[in-house]
Amino acid sequence: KHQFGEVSFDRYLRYDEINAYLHRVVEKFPYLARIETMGKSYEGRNINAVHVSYSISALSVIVIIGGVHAREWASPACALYIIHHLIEESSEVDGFLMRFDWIILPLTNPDGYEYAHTKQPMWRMSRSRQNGGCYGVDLNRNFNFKWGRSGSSHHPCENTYRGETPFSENESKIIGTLLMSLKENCSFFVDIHSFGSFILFPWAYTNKHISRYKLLKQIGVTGASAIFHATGAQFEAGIPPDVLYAASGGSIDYAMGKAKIPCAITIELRGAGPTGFHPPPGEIEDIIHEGWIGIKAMIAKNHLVLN
Ligand code: ING
Ligand code: ZN
Repeated sequence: KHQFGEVSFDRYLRYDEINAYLHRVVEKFPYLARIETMGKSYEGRNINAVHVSYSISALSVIVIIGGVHAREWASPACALYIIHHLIEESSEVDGFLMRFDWIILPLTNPDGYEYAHTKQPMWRMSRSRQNGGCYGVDLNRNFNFKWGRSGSSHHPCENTYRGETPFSENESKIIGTLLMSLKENCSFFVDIHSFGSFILFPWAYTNKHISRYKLLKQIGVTGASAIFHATGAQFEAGIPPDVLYAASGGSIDYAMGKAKIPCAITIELRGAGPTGFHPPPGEIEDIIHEGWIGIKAMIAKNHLVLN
């Protein structure tokens, strides 16, 4: 089997295995990385991030999160792939990327992820108990910016349920708190989802174009071209209402609208397999590699347009 340092991508790791890897890797490279436990999920699981720091004078922080939606199994894998490269393959990392600090949180929704692995593979939401006897909130509809507008449901039993109140869920609140603690010290936020081969940027809640639309589109197109040149896969860059559907209360709108982070992107990785959400193990590596290619290219482009 194909081993990548302390981790492998020939199958989907479970919650415990993901945390075990994070602990192994920071133990092996204590001068490069540390674990930051951001809080607990509804069912009491730790939500861990890895903070990677190559130097004492970083340009800014790049935040990457994965596993917001339970069934999107390639997403945490892609975040782990990035952690692996930044820490275990640091001699191969472009010097430019080493000028940033990185906060990578691979599994935002551990309760949902474990539920999808053991009970219902198509589960999307968190696992908190709701009115009407239903479970879970769509964490990407629960952020406190333009919450409750188009593309989110107020029915506790629907798949895009926005929650009773903004940040009713600890899992989304943790991400919000992190972004608000960084504000302009964070230059780039990525929320990894799957699937559909899209690069999405704000606004998601409205089809009105944000003032920085042209720059964000350039950054997205740069990511899509980098992927196309590397692997031939075709990604489309745009705002969710134009290329997919409108959706309010999402992480990228919060990152730019509330936390004032200059660039926030959702990458929808390529799908595969019967559902799209659970690519066959043999395809994981190609799919997450593709994502990392696009993310790296967008970070470089974002730096150019900011400076
Ligand atoms: N897609 C995203 C969703 O939450 C999205 C699309 C991206 C919406 C960014 C809002 C903001 O519906 C998936 N696959 O989850
Ligand atoms: Zn998703």
